[in-house]
Amino acid sequence: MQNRTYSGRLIALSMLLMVGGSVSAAETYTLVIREHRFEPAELELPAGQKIKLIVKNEDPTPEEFESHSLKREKIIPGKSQATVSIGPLDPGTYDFFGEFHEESAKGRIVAK
Ligand SMILES: [Cu+2]
Repeated sequence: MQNRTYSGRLIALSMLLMVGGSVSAAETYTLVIREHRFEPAELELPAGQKIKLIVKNEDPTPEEFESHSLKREKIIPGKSQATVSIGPLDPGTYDFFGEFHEESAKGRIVAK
C-alpha cells in the first residue's frame, strides 16, 4: 500500500516536471565565431526567459566565450560548438568576448 502511494507520487511529480519543462523550454540562439570575430556581434534576445546559446566555432583554433556580466566562460575547441545556458536576463546590455582573441572577438547581447 505504501509502495503504491509512493509510485503515485512519483508519477505526479514526473508529470509536473514534464509540464514545467515544456512551459519554460529555453529558446535557442546561435553565435558563430569566424576569423576570430563573433557573428552577429550584437545579438538581441528576449529578457526574462531562459536562453540556450549555441556558440559555433568555425575557426580551426580554440576560443573561449567569456562574459563577466553574464558570469559565463566556456572553451570551444576549433571546428566545434558548445552550448551556454543563460537567463532569465534583466533588460540590458551584456558584453562578451573571445578571451583568446580579445582584440577582434567582441560582442554584446541586448536583452529586451
Ligand atoms: Cu576566461
